[in-house]
Amino acid sequence: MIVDIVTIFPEMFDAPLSSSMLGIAQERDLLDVRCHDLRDWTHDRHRTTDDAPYGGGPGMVMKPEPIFEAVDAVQSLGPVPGKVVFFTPAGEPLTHSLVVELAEEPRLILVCGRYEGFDERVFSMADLQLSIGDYVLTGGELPAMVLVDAVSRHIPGVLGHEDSAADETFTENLLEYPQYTRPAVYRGLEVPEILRSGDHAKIAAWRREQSIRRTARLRPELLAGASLSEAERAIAREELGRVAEERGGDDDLD
Ligand code: JD8
Repeated sequence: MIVDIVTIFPEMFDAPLSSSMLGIAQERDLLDVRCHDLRDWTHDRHRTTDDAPYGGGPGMVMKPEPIFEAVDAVQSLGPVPGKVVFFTPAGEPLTHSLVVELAEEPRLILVCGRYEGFDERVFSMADLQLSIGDYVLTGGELPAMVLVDAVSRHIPGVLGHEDSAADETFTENLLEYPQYTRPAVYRGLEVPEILRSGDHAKIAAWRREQSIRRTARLRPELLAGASLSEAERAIAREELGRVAEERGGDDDLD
C-alpha cells in the first residue's frame, strides 16, 4: 500500500514510521509512506499556509490553494490516484470496520490540517472525512499516524503471525481476556491456577468466559454485536446482574 501524507510538519512522522512494525513493513515494501511538506505548494516568500477567516473570529484557517495544488500534484505521482482522506473533528468516526476497508485500498492520500481547520472548499477533493474520536487535537498529524498504524496491521505480511489481526476485540465485539506471563506469583499477585494447569480445553473455555464477563462489565454496548451461544448469553446476563447489584449497593451510600 502507498500512503501519501500532506502536512506542514512532515518531521513529526519520522519516529513513528521508523519504529518497529511500520519500519519493517516499509523495509519489506508492503507499505510505502511518503510525507510531503504542504509549504512546497505555497507561492509567497513566507510559504504561508494560513489566513484570517472570512466573517471574522478567532484563529487562522488553512488556505485552500496550497492544499488543492498539493493534492493534485501528489495524486499525479501515480500509479493510481488514491483515496483522498481529510482529518477533521467533524469527520466520520474511525472504526475497526472502516480500518479493514481502507486496508484494501492500493493508495491513500492523507491531508493533515492545523490552526482552526480548513477552508470548507478543500473538502470538494475529499473521498472521506475522518475523525479519530470526540476530543480536540491541535492538528491532523496524530490522526494520520493512528490511521497508518491501524491500517498497516491489516496488510498481509505486516504482522508476523497472520491471524493476529483477525481474532481480536473489534472483530468479535468482545474485549480480550486477561493475559499473564512469568513469574507465577509477583508481589503476592497470582496467575490464575487454570492457566498453569496445561488443560488447553479448560483454558480456552476460561478465556472465552473472561472475555464475555469483561465485555459485560466494561463495554456492555458491544454485546449487541457479539455472537454468543445461549449459555454465553446467560454468563453475560449474570455479569450484568452482578454489576447492577454492585451499583445498587453504592446507592445506599448516597
Ligand atoms: C484536524 C486543525 C485543530 C480543530 C479548533 C484547534 C481528527 N479526533 C480529532 N480531534 N481533533 C482532530 C483534528 C483537529 C484539527 C485538525 C483534525 C486541523 N485542528 C482545530 C477545530 C477546532 N482546533 C481530530 N481527525
